[in-house]
Amino acid sequence: MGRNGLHVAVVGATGAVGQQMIQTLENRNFPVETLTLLSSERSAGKKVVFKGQEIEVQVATPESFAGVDIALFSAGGAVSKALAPEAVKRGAIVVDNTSAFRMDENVPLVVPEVNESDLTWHNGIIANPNCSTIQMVVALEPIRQAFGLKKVIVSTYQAVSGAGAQAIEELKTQAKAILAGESFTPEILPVKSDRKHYQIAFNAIPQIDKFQANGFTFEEMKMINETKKIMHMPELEVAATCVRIPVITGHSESVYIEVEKEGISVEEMKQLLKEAPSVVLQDDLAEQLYPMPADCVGKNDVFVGRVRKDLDRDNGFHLWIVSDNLLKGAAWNSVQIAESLLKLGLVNL
Ligand code: L14
Repeated sequence: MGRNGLHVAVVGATGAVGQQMIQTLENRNFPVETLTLLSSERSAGKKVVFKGQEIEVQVATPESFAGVDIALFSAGGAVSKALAPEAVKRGAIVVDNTSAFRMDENVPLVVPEVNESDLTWHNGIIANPNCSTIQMVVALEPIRQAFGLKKVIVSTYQAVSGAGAQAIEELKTQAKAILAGESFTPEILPVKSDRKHYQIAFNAIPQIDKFQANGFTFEEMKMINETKKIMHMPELEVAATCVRIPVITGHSESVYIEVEKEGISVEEMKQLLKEAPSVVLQDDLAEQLYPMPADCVGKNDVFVGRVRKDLDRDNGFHLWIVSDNLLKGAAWNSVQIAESLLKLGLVNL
């Protein structure tokens, strides 16, 4: 069509993830001709710089999506439910970073390293998985392909930025208050809309999102259900415990897996991970080398270390997986999906 690029919209442009989406579009030099920045009424009017130009954030309405080719949503599930279908009606492809549509049978849930080909059957909306799920499946998919996968048990150590800008602020002000011997009132974490709020500074909270009737939290159920959907393995045994820790950015995960094949050595497992796409193996005990969230901030890769063979089960392995939850866990995976759409000819320049 002879255009210089696409019309891209970011919904939730002033949020923790939205800001990273705009930065990632710029860093990747994604072919953007027009960038429309949208938000709630509260943040409208703010100005954001993209490629050296100031863009004013507008209130998101159905009409905002006229002429938009790709809309990246990260403004909460309610906004996605209300406006994603409106964007699709107007011809946009939506990449949605909320949990609103992830388990919808008509919506592909995509991590390009794992199931890029699921993009071909989208009906306008593509779901970006939960941050903790994404970094885990990037490391597990090559293992599944090479050795088969039977069981996954994961415990997470999640950063506060996953819960948004207000949670980051709460951690900082609480830490200052505690060090100054001042009193404070928790208001955001673990879940803003839940009844009770707890201290996050110098603490660990075993609740991310609300509890379900089965005793698991919604975050844990997201990890369980999304992993099976992305990997096309409804039969995979998965259990998760999700914990919030006082880290600003970078989720960590202790993952126990059982593979199909017997007799796999730890060296074979490490060699496989070393060659896996988007995985960086950081595992050298003599050098005390292992991934940590502070080192992964600002990076798109998934870092894996502490690879061990289980002492009791020949097909059991333990891994430590760390990634920037705002990048591979959210903004980068969304932009990567947009890049895949272009590469596959699913959106026309
Ligand atoms: O499902 O509070 O995309 O850290 C992931 C981060 C839900 C909130 C999702 C958090 C979000 C979660």
